[in-house]
Amino acid sequence: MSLTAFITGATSGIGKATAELFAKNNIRLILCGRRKERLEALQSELSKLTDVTTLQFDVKNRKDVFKAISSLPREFSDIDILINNAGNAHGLSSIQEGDIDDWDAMIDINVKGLLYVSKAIIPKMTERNSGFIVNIGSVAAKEVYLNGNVYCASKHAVDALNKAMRIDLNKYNIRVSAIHPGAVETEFSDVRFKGDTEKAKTMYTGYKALQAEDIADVIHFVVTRPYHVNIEDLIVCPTAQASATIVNKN
Ligand code: NDP
Ligand code: 8X3
Repeated sequence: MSLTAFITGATSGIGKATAELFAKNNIRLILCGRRKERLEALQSELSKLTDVTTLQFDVKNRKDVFKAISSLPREFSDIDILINNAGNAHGLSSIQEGDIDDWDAMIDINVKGLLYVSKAIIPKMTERNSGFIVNIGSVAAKEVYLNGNVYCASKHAVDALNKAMRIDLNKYNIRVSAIHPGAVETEFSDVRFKGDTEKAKTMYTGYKALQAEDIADVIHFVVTRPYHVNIEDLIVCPTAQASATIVNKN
C-alpha cells in the first residue's frame, strides 16, 4: 500500500518540489497552503501520477488548522508522513528596528503553526504506533546572524521542537527528523524582502544556490530509509556556503 504524506507550504519552493517528487514515487498527497489557485493547479498536475487532495488554510489560524485537518476524507486520514515545511522570514532588521508585525508573523507561522499542525496530526500516529515527521529548520536554527534575530529564534525553536518530538514520541515508534537548508532559491527572499525582487535576487547571485529540488531529494531520501533507520538532523548547504553568512561569491 502506498504511503500518504501531508505537506505544508506545498504551493511554492521546497514544499512544491517535494510534492512533485513524492508524486513521481507514488506517494499519496495532502497538499496545504493559503493560495487556492496554486493548490488546484498542483492537484490537477499531480493527480496524473498519484491520489491528491488539498487543504487551504493559514497555519497561524488555530481553528482553521484543526477544522481543515478534521475534514480530510477517510481515505486520506491515515497520514504516514508529515512534512512541516510552511514558513518564511519576514524582514531582516536589527532587534532595535524590527517590525513587531514581522516578529508576530514568524513566531505565529514558523513555530505556532508547526505546533498546531503537528498537534492535529500526531494523535492518529500515536494510535497507530507509526508515523514520520520531518521538520524543515534552517541554518538559522543552528546559527544566529546579524539582523536575523527573530527568524533565527523561530528556527531555533523548530530545532528544539524537533528534538522534543523525537523524545516524546519515541515510545510510539514515530520517526522525527529535521532538515536544515542553507540558501535555497525559492520565493523565500521575495517574502523576506516584501516583494523587492531585485534585492531578493542578489541573495542567489554570484554562486550556485541550492534549488528546491535539491532539498526535496534529501527529504525523499530521509523518508525512504528502512523503518529502523532515522536520520535525526541534517544541515544541507550549497557548496559555496560555509556558514549562514560565509558564501564564496565570484
Ligand atoms: P517559499 O516562500 O517558496 O515557500 C513557503 C511556503 O510556505 C509556501 O508554500 C507558502 O504557501 C507557505 N506558507 C507561508 N506562510 C504560510 C501560512 N501562514 N499558512 C500556510 N502556509 C504558509 O519558501 P521555501 O520553500 O524556501 O521555504 C520552505 C521552508 O524552508 C520554510 O520553513 C523556510 O523557513 C525554510 N527554509 C528556506 C530556506 C531558503 O533559503 N529558501 C533555507 C532554510 C530554510 P502560501 O503562501 O500559499 O500559504
Ligand atoms: C533561510 C536561510 O540563511 O536566510 O532559512 O536564514 S537564511
